[in-house]
Amino acid sequence: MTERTYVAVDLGASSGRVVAGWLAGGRLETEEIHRFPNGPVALRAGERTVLHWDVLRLFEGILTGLRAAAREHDVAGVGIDSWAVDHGLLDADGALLGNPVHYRDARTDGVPDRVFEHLPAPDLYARTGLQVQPFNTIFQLVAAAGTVQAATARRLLLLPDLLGHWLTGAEVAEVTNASTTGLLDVASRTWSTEVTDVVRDAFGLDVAALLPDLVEAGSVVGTIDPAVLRGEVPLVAVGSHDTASAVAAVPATEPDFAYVSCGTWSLVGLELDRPVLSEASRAANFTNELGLDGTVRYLRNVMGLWLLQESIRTWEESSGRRVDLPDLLTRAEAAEPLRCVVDVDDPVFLPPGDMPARIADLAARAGEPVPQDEVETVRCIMDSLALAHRRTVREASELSGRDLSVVHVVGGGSQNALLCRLTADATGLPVVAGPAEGTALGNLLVQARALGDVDGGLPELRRIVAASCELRRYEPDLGLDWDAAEARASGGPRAR
Ligand code: ADP
Ligand code: LRH
Repeated sequence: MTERTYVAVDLGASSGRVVAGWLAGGRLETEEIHRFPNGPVALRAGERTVLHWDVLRLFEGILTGLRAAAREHDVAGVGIDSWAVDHGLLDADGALLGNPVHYRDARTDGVPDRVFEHLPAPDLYARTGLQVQPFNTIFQLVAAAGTVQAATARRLLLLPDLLGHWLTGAEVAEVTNASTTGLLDVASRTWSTEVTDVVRDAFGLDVAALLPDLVEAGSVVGTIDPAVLRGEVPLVAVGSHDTASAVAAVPATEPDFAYVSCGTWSLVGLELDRPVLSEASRAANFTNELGLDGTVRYLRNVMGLWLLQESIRTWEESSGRRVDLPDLLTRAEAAEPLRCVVDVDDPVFLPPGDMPARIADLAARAGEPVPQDEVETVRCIMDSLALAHRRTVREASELSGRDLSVVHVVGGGSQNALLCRLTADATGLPVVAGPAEGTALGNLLVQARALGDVDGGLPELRRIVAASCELRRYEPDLGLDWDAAEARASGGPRAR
C-alpha cells in the first residue's frame, strides 16, 4: 500500500486506461491498473447510420479501474480526461438523452458553411481562435438543432465532465476542453454570448441555457460517490482535454520546443502565452486551444495514426489474422523511403473505413506510385505523416514568430521509432520521444499539484516527467529529400 496515490482516467479514441501514480523522491511512479478498448459503434437511426461512443461501457471500464486501484492503493484524488468536442445531453430529470455521437459521424457535413452564413468564419475565429473542424461542438449542435433530443435537452456536458457528473453529481465544464467547442471566448476564457446568440437566433437552439459553469483545471469539482470509492475522494478537474494534459507533460527543459501529441491524431504545435489570431493563422487553420496555467496550445490537427489503426483493422477483418505492429514497422523501415506520399489531411480519411483503398486511390489521382502491399502502405503512411509534421511545425513557427530547437513526441506514437526518426529528418530538428502515456502523467501531476503534493508551474511538472521516464533522441540524419516530397504531396492546410 503506497501513500497519496492519484488515479488518472485517460480515455483515448483507441483505448481507455486507468493509471495510478504517486510521487517518490522527485519522480512520478505509475502503474497501469486497467485498459479497455474503445472505438465507434454504428447504429441505425431512421434513414441514417450514426456513429456513437459506447459511453456506458466506458463508464463501466472506469468503475472497474477505480475499484481495482482502491484495492491496491490509498486513493487521494481522481482526474478524468478524454478526446475533445464530444458531449452528452441530459434532460430535465438529469437522464442521458441518447448515446453521445462520435465526432467522426457525417452529421456535420456542410454545417460549418451554414454557420458561416450567419457568423462569418473570420468573426468566429476572432472570438474563439479555433480551427475549423467539422466536428467542433458548435457544428455538432447546429446539426442536432430541431431533433427531439436537442429540444428536450436541459444540460450539455463534455465527455470527461459527463463521466465526472456520474461519479460526483457535479455539473461543470473544464476550460481546456471547453475551448474546443467553438463556444468559448479565447481571450476571456468564458462562454461567448456572441456565438451562442447566433446559434439561438439562426438555428433555434438556446445553447447558452445548456452550458454549465466553467472551472479551471486544478479545481476540486466534487467527491466521488462512496459506493465507488470510500473515504471522501475528491474529483479534480485536470486538463480534461487529453491534448491539454499531454502538453502539460511534455518533458521539455527549454521553452523553444514544438510538440507532436501522437496517437489517434497527431496534434502538432507550440505552447504560447497568448493566442495568434491573425488572418494568416486562420487561413492556415491553426487553432488556439486553452492549456494549463493560462497557456495557449497553438496547433493544427494532423490525421495521425488513425490511418494506421484503420488500415490494420481493415487487414485483420479481411484476413482473420492478427497484424503484428512492431514487425510491420520493422519491415516498413527497410522499404524504399518516400516512394509514395499522400496528403494525410485529406478529408477522405476522416470517417472510419478501408484506409488502404483510400490511400491507393489518392495516390493514383496524384500520380504517385500506388503502394502494392501492407508494408508499402505502412511506409507511405509513415512518410506522409512525417511530411505533415514537418509542414505543421514550420508553419507554427512562422505564424507565431517562434524559433525552435527540438520536437517532443509524446503519446503512443512515441514508441514508433520509424515515425520519430522520419519526423526528425523531415523537420530538420532533433526529436525527443516519450513518454508514451504523457496524457496520464499530465493528468496525475495536475491532481498532485491541486492537492498540495507538487509546488510550481509547468516547468516543475515537466521536470518531474523528465526525471520519471526514459526518453529516446533521434537526430535528423537520414538525408532524405523532403522538399521534393512536399512538392509531390497534393495538399496543405485547408483554409476557409
Ligand atoms: P489514443 O490516446 O488516441 O487512443 P495512443 O496515444 O494510445 O492513442 O496511441 C495509440 C497508437 O500508438 C496506436 O495506434 C499505435 O499506432 C501506437 N503504438 C502503440 N504501441 C506501440 C508500439 N509498441 N510500437 C509502435 N507504435 C505503438
Ligand atoms: C485527441 C483529440 C484532439 C481533438 C480530437 C477530437 O484525442 O482530443 O485534440 O481535436 O481528439
